[in-house]
Amino acid sequence: MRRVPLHRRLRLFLATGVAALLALAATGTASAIQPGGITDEARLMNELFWIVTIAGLVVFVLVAAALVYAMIRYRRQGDELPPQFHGGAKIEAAMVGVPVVIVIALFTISMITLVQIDDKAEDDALTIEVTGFQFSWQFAYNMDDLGTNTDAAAEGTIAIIGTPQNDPVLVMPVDEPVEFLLKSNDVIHSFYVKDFLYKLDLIPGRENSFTVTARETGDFSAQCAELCGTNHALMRFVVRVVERDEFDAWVAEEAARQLGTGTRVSASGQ
Ligand SMILES: [Cu+2]
Repeated sequence: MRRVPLHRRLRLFLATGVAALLALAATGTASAIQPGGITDEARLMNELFWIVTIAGLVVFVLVAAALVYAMIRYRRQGDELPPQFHGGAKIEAAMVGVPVVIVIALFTISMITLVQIDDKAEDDALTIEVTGFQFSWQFAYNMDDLGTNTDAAAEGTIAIIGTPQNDPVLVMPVDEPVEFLLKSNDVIHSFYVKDFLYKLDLIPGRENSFTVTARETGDFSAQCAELCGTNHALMRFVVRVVERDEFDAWVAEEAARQLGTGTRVSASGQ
């Protein structure tokens, strides 16, 4: 049988590997590895994830191919000692220079993404105060801080308070920046919404905040992501993203129920 020359076998090996990787990336498998998320910020993080992953795959394929080539091409062929070399300024410079350039590039792209994600909302954006407690959540909305359609003269706070048996629902409007203020009165919790591709701790004595702009409506399940005691696993909640008019209707309904229809009541915040 005729032997296929080594370089052709290697080329076939490489082509098969690259084709397999491309096929993997092109299919739904990719979204199973890393869901895209529903916010502008999640989209940025998802892009960064794929840039870093693909850069890593390219380096892996090149290094693995060079390794396999060297193992096969220069495998032991006799008892004679092969020629020995020392030094090689160009190769050494490339071996230091290329990784440094890659690291600087990935660092820069990551920093740009981080700054974009950490961008705070304007003061007039809707603010939702999230308080974690053992073992559920409170979501509070100040009536004079509801983003678009805010009535500056409105008073009081409406609050959704969950129990371990009854998951609270956090309602927020789509297509506008929403700021979350995170607080805790007891231990450290973590506000984790998978479809935001984001989580942030709630720390006693400290206020953390972040802003997202959701681009999809629907119900998205979420949970505490910091072991905070016996019933930590029951600290689930639902993020419900709705259209603006639906949000306004919901606020009006809750305000009527909690603050009394037609009257402006200064609520205690509970
Ligand atoms: Cu918790």
